Amino acid sequence: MTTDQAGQAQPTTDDPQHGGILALDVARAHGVSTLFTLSGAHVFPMYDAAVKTEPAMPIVDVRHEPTAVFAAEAIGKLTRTPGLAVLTAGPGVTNGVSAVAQASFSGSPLVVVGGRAPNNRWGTGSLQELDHPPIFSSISKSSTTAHTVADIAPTMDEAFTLAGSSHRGPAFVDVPMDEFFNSAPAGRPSQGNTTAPVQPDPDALRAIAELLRTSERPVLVLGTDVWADRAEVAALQFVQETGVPVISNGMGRGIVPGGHPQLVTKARSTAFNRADLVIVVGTPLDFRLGYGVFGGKEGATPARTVHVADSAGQVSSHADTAATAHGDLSLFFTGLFDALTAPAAHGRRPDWTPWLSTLQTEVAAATARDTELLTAEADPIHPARIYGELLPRLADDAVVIGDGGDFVSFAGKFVEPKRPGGWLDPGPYGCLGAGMGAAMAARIARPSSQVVLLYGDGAAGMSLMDVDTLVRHDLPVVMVVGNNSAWGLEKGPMQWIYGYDVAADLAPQTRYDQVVTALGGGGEMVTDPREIGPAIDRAFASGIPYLVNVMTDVDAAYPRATTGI
Ligand SMILES: Cc1ncc(C[n+]2csc(CCOP(=O)(O)OP(=O)(O)O)c2C)c(N)n1
Ligand SMILES: [Mg+2]
Repeated sequence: MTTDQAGQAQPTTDDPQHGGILALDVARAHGVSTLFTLSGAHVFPMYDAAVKTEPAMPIVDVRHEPTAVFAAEAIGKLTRTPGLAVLTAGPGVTNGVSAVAQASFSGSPLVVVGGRAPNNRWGTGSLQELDHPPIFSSISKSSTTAHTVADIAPTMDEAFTLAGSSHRGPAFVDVPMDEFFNSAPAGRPSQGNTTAPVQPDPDALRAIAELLRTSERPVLVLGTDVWADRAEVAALQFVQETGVPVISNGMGRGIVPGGHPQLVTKARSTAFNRADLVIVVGTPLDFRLGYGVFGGKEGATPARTVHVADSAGQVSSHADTAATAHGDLSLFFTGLFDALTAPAAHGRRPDWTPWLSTLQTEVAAATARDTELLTAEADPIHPARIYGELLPRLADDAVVIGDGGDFVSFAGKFVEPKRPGGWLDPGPYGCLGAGMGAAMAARIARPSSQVVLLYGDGAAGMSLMDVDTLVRHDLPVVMVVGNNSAWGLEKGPMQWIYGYDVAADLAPQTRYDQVVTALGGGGEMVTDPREIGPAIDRAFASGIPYLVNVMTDVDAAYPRATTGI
């Protein structure tokens, strides 16, 4: 023990500390500032550490573990440093599996700490004695047990370093209960390091620059990892200096702000069908991007595809690519620009103005078509009308979260964020139920921003009880339910395949708003399209968790071009 200037006793690295303190010190060093959990004795030392160490760490205790892990995952997405969820042994841990899988699919930095039955009883059948790490091995970057109290700090340090280094993702650590309560010297404090940026291969950059220089109709796709890798400034600069048309997905949305003349997401099919080169950066060549095949319809020559990822393991192995690169994505964009404009490349800057104008004409036509839906007077309400009312009320720094089926697909079509890092969707794992945790995280990470959670009514049922957590922790968010009284995104396809549907209807016009009111928030039901806007205004003004429950037309299904299969 030493004393600080105020004469307070400060632990030295030689003073024994209990396992919770050792674990939380490492988490803090890696930037964690909130702990999400649901109580269980196996993990009490983490709570004791959060309460007793200076400064105390806020504990957000939820009503169902998935919400805790979805919240921690969303902290990772929003802040780009790993979020922390602490789950009690056995069922607490297994309740977190879907959210960890989502983090793995989305490349979200996340550390989950699990309790674990004590070593001194292992094999004898103590409560919740389950060997967790094998369960997470296929959905995490690392999944391991800190077998002794002395292992806790180094194991946590490695988990955070892995989770926060590209390609980011979840890491799981469990700690036997007796060792969690046990004490050990802290050892060397964690520096909170992540791995050093990797320079993309200059030959690969030159090859991509040559493809781009000779392309007449290129399209650049910006995905989640451009944001996660903090490459949004370099990406926008590249876009502006080259004039290349852009389409974005996931957390890549907003890097090129909504309304920017080069953002052609609304002309997506023309752009992909007619492009001669598609450069995809920071997102997998999965079902959302036609598995990396662009154009080639009716005998036309398909576009050449370039895939660029934050790390070698993310580069597509299934697609037929003309070139690939991997490494730090800011270095990729600056390096590609240098290669494109180098004297050896004849200094000729390509002119894609005619191609861009074609796409801009399409964007204008699509925008005009959208306006009809956004202002629809239909009764029952067309879900698009909700976005017609919401969009003009959104501030540039709003965080918009989608959790649902068709209702959220409409959001993806209509909401074009003005800034990056303000759009959270389920990503390629497509897990319903993630929205409430994400809304909690957004409220915490962006205290002065609007936070809007767009819920399908089916999805709302998966997490709405955690409004209780929003209320207890004073986390006001605006929830808008597109209530078509159905699992709409399944009802339509089942009708299409079988001519009938089953297991797709929900109770008609359920008062989800009254659920929120009962839990201490506010809400109202809306059946008249003209009442949507005023209800959203009241929700924003309320300063409490508030749910606007809009009855929508179940027959207004999202016009889907892909099935994801
Ligand atoms: C955890 C989970 N369970 C089931 C599904 C399958 N699923 C995808 S969309 C959907 C319907 C969603 O209904 P709702 O939230 O009401 O939105 P809507 O399509 O009606 O707008 C379902 C059940 C899923 N993606 N995730
Ligand atoms: Mg629904």
